[in-house]
Amino acid sequence: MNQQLRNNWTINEIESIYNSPLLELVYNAATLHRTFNDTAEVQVCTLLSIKTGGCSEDCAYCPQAARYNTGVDVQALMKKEEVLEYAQKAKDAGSTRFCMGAAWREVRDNRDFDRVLDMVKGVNKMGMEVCCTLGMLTEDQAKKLADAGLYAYNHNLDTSKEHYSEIISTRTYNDRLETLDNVRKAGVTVCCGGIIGLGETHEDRIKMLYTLATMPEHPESVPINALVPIKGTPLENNAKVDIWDMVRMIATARILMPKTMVRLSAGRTDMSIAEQALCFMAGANSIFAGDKLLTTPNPSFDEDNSMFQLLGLKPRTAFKEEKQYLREAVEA
Ligand code: SAM
Ligand code: DTB
Ligand code: SF4
Repeated sequence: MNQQLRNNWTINEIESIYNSPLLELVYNAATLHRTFNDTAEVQVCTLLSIKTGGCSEDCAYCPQAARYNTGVDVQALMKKEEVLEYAQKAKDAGSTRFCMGAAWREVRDNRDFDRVLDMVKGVNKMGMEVCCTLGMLTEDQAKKLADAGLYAYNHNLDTSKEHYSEIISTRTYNDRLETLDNVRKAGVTVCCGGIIGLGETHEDRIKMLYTLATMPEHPESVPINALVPIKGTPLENNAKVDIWDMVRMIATARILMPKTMVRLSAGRTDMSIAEQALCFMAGANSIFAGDKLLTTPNPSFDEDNSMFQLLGLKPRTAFKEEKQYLREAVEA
């Protein structure tokens, strides 16, 4: 198999993939998924909110923005030991990636950042892939995280450039792209996706996928979140995301970026196993596990284990790409 990854997709091409008949779309995505990946494997990631709420930003979907009354309790940065305990529990439950989230606009060079660097070192030593999502980063901060052993950095585009200003006014789309660039330059893998259900059009979704799939290198992981509507935020009354829209997004992402981990992210508590199975069929190969995302509920490890058994799925091992690379190097 010698299929090339493409970075020169056009909007028209993406539009025609996204709008193709649903079963045709799923079949094409599933076929490509099978050629590029082990379809039985699903990456299991656990999230922990290490600093919660009280955020200065105005992201219209977010339970942690200080300006909305969402009932989320503000919590200062957790202690390293406590975080490592959570990471160990996640590892014991079968997670191979541990993602620490902070309700920050950006990282500042202070003692809190030093503590996060220590957490990254600690989780990395435990043999898990460490991911952080801490807001905007400079190149220097990204390098410090890389040196501490950070494997991935999550920073979402959330939506299209055009729709972005309807959702967030306190920082720009270009700010986001710059952070992603800094992450790349530091040699950390990129986790970048978005949310559907923000009131965007199909065109906005297509444009967001275009931005992701035409990056010089595809993000190594692309989380597709369904909006979890939060009481107190401007989007509290948004309609529930249609499962067919979720499937369409996942399948299109899989076709555009065949080797990327496409993560079926927020919104799984509202989905049946049959609906999630369709998402895996369409090319999703990663989930967040554990009964909490950052502040909202998620299916429990037990529920997901029985879903994996039922569907014949198995958790992907940690650092798989590196192991393959090492094996190829030895065989060469
Ligand atoms: N503060 C950092 C930032 O904004 O980059 C990191 C944490 S932030 C909560 C991470 C991502 O969570 C957001 O970019 C957004 O895509 C997702 N998210 C937040 N609230 C959500 C919600 N109610 N529904 C779905 N996804 C959500
Ligand atoms: C991502 O794309 N989704 C996760 C993770 N990256 C950080 C966050 C989902 C948050 C859902 C709302 C909450 O639990 O607060
Ligand atoms: Fe703050 Fe991140 Fe929530 Fe925006 S998404 S309000 S930056 S925590």
